[in-house]
Amino acid sequence: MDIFFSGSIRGGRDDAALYREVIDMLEGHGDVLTEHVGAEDVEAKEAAVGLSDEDIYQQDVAWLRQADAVVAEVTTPSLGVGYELGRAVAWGKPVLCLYRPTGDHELSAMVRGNDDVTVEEYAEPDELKPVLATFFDRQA
Ligand code: 6K6
Repeated sequence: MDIFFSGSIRGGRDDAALYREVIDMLEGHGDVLTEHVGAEDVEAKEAAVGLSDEDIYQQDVAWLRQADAVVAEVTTPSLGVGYELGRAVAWGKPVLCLYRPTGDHELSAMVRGNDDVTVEEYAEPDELKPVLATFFDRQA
């Protein structure tokens, strides 16, 4: 199972450590194609490699196309995450969005209102193991 994890980069990195925890949990369910989203200094690292915005876009869309499932942490709003969710839904991929309602940001109606997207609310990362298990059991 190839898993595309989606999380905010230029939308803000407040939740980067949480993304790493989610990615660790996802690795128990398959291959995570986008581990870099949880890396502390993703922008510096990828800029050092010389990736242009076009390179990043082309690479991410190719990984998204390849993915069997998409899991997004959507508490920090991000244009890139929203774009990836739209493409994933259009391609008929199973999509799970994880959202912490205690934050400053209300979840977009374009995510919560979409029947093709499973939205799970949580407060602490240790609540996510059973949520992920249920989601991936459904894909088996
Ligand atoms: C290299 C040079 C400058 O910045 C970088 C690194 N940037 C990215 N690397 C990999 N994936 C990215 C990058 N920026 C956005 N993405 C994709 O969009 C990821 O798949 C994320 O899920 C999503 C985040 O979008 P923004 O709008 O929050 O950046």
